[in-house]
Amino acid sequence: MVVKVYGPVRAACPQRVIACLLEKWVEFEVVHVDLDSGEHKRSDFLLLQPFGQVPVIEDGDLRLFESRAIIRYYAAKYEDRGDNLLGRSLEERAMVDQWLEVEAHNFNDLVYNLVLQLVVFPRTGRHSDLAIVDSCERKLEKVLDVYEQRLSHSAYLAGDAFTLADLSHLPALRYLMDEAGMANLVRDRKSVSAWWDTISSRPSWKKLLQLL
Ligand SMILES: N[C@@H](CCC(=O)N[C@@H](CS)C(=O)NCC(=O)O)C(=O)O
Repeated sequence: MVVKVYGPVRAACPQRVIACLLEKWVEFEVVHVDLDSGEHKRSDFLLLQPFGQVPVIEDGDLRLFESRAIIRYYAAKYEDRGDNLLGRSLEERAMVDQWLEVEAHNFNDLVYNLVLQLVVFPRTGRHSDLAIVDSCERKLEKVLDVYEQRLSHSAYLAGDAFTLADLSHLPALRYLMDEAGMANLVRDRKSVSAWWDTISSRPSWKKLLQLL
């Protein structure tokens, strides 16, 4: 059974899911949803995702939205296929969950707003608000300082192995560095920079980049 992933491959949240499917060698097909024309707000798509956002997956009878719920599902379903991405002990799993929560609640919104202001608005003819850019950048610097401290004595966020906590950061970090022109936020921090080089060298991530 081929998993259907609804969403444009270029959007960060579907990329989180696709990166996980590639890690676990799960066969999938992407069903393109055109965000620019508002396809995700139409009534037929709202039947799949009532909040009008991507991604959604369909896997047999299972339909699921929320990218982090989806990656948790596949990491558990295929726990022993490829690398274990969840942590093996209760304590390791708690640590993975902790950093997944940090990604979702401390990191993601700041990058999302920076990308909106610096990439999406210029592309769609809207003006960027430089006060928002400045405020998000300052807040993100502080968040990444915490990451730097953590990664200066831990190879990965949740410990000594690559997990969902790292994977979940890949799409937004790529946007920040390659599209929003803010690679310095990563490169100015030695351990964060080394971590990015390691996690973005995963074969799964390289395969995803080929889909872009
Ligand atoms: N918490 C949701 C967020 C989904 C989300 O924000 N998706 C974006 C693309 S990365 C989207 O659909 N944006 C269009 C919109 O919100 O109207 C998830 O992780 O799946």
